Amino acid sequence: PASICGAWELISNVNFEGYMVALGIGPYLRKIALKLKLRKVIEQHGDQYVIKTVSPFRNYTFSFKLNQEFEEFTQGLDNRHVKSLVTWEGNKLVCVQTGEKKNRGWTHWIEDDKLHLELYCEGELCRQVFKKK
Ligand code: RET
Repeated sequence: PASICGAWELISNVNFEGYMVALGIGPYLRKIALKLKLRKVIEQHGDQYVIKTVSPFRNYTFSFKLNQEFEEFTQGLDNRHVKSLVTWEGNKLVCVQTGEKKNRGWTHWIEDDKLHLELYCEGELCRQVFKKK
């Protein structure tokens, strides 16, 4: 499959609001987040990945090694500490985020030259699609 690496821009965003409510993000920050032009920048060096969610208002960056649980602090989002594990399952890059919120994680994959990202938390599912910049 095509690489997920590179710079991507958001072209569709379904139920980001519901996902943010599930995370307990307040109404003021949700309103800002919904209006932002989001970009995703993904870099890979061996089995080390860096994923950046970039916007004019605030960025969120984290990095990890495949198949190795790590401590993630969701600074500037819901400000929680979770234990995250990222693995490839077929053509999907899958992350499970274990912590206070149940059923939390995300999945990235490429389909028709687009980057798909599903974000989920406690029964809410957000679907984002990005096109290559
Ligand atoms: C922004 C703007 C400030 C407010 C909020 C944000 C939410 C970001 C999220 C990022 C998730 C990134 C993931 C990447 C996986 O590859 C846009 C930083 C709430 C939810 C899961």
